[in-house]
Amino acid sequence: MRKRILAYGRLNTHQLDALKRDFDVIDLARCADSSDPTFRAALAQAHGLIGSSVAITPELLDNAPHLEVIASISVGYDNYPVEELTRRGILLCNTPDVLTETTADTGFTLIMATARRVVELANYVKRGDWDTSIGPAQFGSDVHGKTLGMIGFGRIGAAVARRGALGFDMNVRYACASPKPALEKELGAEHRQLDDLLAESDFVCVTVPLTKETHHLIGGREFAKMKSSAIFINIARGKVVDEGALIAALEKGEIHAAGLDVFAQEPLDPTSPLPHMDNVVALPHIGSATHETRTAMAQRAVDNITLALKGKSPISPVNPDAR
Ligand code: 8YV
Repeated sequence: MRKRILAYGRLNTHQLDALKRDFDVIDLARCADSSDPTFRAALAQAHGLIGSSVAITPELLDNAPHLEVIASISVGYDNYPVEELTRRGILLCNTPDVLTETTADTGFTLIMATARRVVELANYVKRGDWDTSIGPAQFGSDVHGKTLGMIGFGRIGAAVARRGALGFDMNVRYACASPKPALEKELGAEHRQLDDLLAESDFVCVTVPLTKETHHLIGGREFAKMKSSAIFINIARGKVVDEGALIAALEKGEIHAAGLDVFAQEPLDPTSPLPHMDNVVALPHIGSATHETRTAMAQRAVDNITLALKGKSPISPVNPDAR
């Protein structure tokens, strides 16, 4: 019997055709909503899932008796109950590596855009307010030579730091569970306890995954420790930050600005004050969103699900113990 795949992510024709050669594919690319009856009916039949941006709950798994593999088109896997999947013998795969550089580009875009007030000043030109040569009211802050504090120093964190250290002569500090001697050597990075990093950094950039331990890792206490000139960047997950405390810190001038690609709730509620603040650059979670990288991520997920459903080892399993 051919195994069945429920595809609810963006796969191109070539990728869908490749899956269809080996499997029966139910393509719900336009219906990534787990409460939709079509999704639930397809889930009940599926041996494999491929997609992203849908929270897979234990309740959904109860309705997926044949499920063997989930190939997420994402590196982050906070949308999945990993222990529960392992307990049920369901393999979860993700897409590390292929998105590292693109996501780091997004991080550095936010560093530059906030420091040099790119969005705010582009809007100033667009409004026709540029009627005389600019002065201190439009000046920004330097990026080169400043101190970049990385919270999380995995693949993406290291790639942001590499841009800062090698491209902008920045001093890199990092806070993470264990020191990384190779990156210290390569980038001159120095390990710090979180509170020391917050106090020392001109730019604080968060790249940790969202877990029980990192939920609201940065809140009022942490913002109070930052310099009033500090710029806060989040390209990780919105819930790593207490968003109310971030808004308060920006309003009180406890920190200078923020560059945000991720939010506690996505899409961001348009009534949130964040995108309306001049000193905030808010993006719609574009971290990995380039044509090239999204194609590569989808391809990795196709390779993972194909290998796994054929009983082989996938390229990037999250819970290899599931088998
Ligand atoms: C995307 C991401 O938002 O990979 C991740 O973990 O956050 C982003 O690349 C996600 O893949 C949704 O498609």
